[in-house]
Amino acid sequence: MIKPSEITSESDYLKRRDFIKKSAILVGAAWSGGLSLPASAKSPDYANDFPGLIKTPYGKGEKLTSFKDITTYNNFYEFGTDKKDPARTAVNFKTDPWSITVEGEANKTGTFHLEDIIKHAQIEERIYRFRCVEAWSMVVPWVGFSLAEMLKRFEPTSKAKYVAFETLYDPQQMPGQRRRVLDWPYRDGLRMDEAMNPLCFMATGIYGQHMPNQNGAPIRLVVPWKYGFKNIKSIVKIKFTEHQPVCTWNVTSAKEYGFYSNVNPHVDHPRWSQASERVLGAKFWEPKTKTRMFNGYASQVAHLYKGMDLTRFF
Ligand SMILES: Nc1nc2c(c(=O)[nH]1)N[C@H]1C(S)=C(S)[C@@H](COP(=O)(O)O)O[C@H]1N2
Ligand SMILES: [Mo]
Repeated sequence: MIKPSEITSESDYLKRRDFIKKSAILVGAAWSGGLSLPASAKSPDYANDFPGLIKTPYGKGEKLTSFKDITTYNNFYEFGTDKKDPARTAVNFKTDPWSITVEGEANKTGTFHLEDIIKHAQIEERIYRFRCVEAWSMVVPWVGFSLAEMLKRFEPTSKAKYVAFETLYDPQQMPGQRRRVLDWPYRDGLRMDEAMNPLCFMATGIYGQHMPNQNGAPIRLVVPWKYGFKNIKSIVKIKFTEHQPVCTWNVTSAKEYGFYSNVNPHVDHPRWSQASERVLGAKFWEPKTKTRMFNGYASQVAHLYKGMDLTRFF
């Protein structure tokens, strides 16, 4: 719980966010100009945009993927289909102010300012392995808060069996949406018990910094045991539903992308193997890494799929 004294007013928060953005630019300039950084900064990429950030034991000892690799090799089709596109075309994406509309089977629905959602949350750093369906992976120090803790505050009703998420639709700002590459807006969803699993995370940053635009600013989902595409970016809508929601990749190609999309080395993608992965930043001569069941999180999530045939419910 956050003490009332620690809760800043919305305008203070906005001012601070603006200040942090400006000082981040200054630090960046100083660094590229060759000036020395304080000795306490382990990596020049590590920032302190989130005062009071709680460091958790998640992913302790994992070798982090570099900030550069995480922010220049992206999938964010709203900003282009090439991995290099989003870093370039999302620079001016406006993510402040931002609000999220909550709909459907819940008592507390409506449109909420992101600041109001964040100020009730316990902001943590969690290091999670992240694996794309395209068989590459990375290890990311995410900043954010528990999805379950947030969803509970909207008081979902007993009819809420699923929760659906939607990305912003704004072709003015998102050049990729001017073409029908996907059925916009990007959508995805989880079964309620999956969403309430403590591993699910609403991420607002990486490396102690506010979320870079190309990684899904200002807020995106992280479900570490599922393939990357379930980790929907730049969320503007959350809807509690009785029936399984429509998911973008599933409607694009149901044979290739199922609703569950749990990382599973035993179930191949129809066009390639899922048994191993290339860790971003690894040298080309280094062997691929074996993919683990549920991306290594089986002890925490396997029970959710007990009795289900995972070759059918992939
Ligand atoms: N809105 C939206 N969310 C998205 C995507 C996208 O194209 N649009 N791509 C997904 C895919 S396929 C992956 S692998 C991850 C990539 O996240 P990253 O760029 O932060 O590594 O975002 C997912 N979320
Ligand atoms: Mo992906």
